[in-house]
Amino acid sequence: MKHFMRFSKISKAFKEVPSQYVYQINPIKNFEPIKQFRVIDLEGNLIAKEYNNIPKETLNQIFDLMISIEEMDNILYMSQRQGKISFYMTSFGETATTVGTTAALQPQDFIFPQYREQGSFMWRGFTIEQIVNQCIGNHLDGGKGRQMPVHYGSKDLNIVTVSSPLTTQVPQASGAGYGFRVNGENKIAATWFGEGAASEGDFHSAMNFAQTLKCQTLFLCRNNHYAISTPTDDQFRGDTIAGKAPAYGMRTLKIDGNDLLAVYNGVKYAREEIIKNKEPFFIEFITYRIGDHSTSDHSVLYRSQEEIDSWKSGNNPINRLGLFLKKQGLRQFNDEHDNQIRKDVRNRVIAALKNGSEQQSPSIQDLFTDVYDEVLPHLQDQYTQLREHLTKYKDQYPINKFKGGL
Ligand SMILES: Cc1ncc(C[n+]2csc(CCOP(=O)(O)OP(=O)(O)O)c2C)c(N)n1
Repeated sequence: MKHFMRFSKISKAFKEVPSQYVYQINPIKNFEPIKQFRVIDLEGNLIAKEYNNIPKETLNQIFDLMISIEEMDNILYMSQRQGKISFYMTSFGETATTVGTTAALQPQDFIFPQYREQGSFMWRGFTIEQIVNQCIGNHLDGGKGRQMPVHYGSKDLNIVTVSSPLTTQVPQASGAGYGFRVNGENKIAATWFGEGAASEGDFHSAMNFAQTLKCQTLFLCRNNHYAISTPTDDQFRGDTIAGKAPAYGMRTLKIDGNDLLAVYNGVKYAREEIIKNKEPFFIEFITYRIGDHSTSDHSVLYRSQEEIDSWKSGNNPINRLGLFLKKQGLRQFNDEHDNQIRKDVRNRVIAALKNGSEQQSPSIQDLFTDVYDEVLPHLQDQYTQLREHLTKYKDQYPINKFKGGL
């Protein structure tokens, strides 16, 4: 009898929404692709006039830094070939997505970088000397020589240290953004990552956490077309990386990443929305990695020189911003001035390499004392053993090379 009742009537509490159903099998594969937000065209012409709002001084500061980084990257890349540093990663073609984004943030915002964001570090004041000392790994390196080159970090500048394992920084940024929201802070966590890194599970967990927990987190994907030798066609399908974000319920923008004005305005807008709505925001920048992945790569083995050259001369963020500044009369273009900037950077990098290579290596003692708050017994034992060994065989080791000796 009880069983029969079950089929007799439907509870009135259940309200059906008819529009949620269809009566035909109709699978969905693609949504309408998200269009790229753009302010200036390839020739630097202003298209979206209402976004021409960046102060002239800021634009010139941004441009100066973009050309400085290009020069610094050139020399540090070559210095690896000369054996002065062991490894390097350039950011040719991508400086709008680092300098332009960071210029639109507030200094109190936390940055969780991948590894190609020297522009973010330098906009906040990280110096050429700090970059070079980190790449050499001498005692002036804030990381005490424990990481490979380009793994910068700065507590003073609110920039979390670069990590080698891809995408680990992304869920960390969700966590930090959660903390900022819970504590009612006017602060966001901004994290950069490549389209390759977005294939890691950590990316998807981070997105889901951020939206469900309403984290004050800004996701900044640099889609530069390659993850080492893997082109985007082999990396993902669907509407690039931005197409995935609305599926997490996240507000999303896709931006022409070589258009400095679009990058700056998009990030400024996103930051304001994050603070106002107390929820995350996603931005994908479409850009191109003009340089090799790193000094351990030779990219013409998997892409043509013509392809590289077409981005280098055609859709290049420095060229486009330069043309815009010229057409708007916002910068006095004379070769002497720009050459002087490049020359000064070159001299500074060369001097920093010379000075950095003459510095002592980080302290041996720090290997044991600067691990935990207190020196744990097993580390004390290891330090004692090492000291005994080095004292016994002191002629065999260049102990004076290390800060503080034994
Ligand atoms: C977990 C993990 N897997 C693989 C690597 C090796 N690896 C280093 S960089 C890289 C490519 C990442 O490409 P992308 O995220 O698109 O950034 P891009 O280098 O293009 O800026 C890979 C596969 C790694 N460091 N960590």
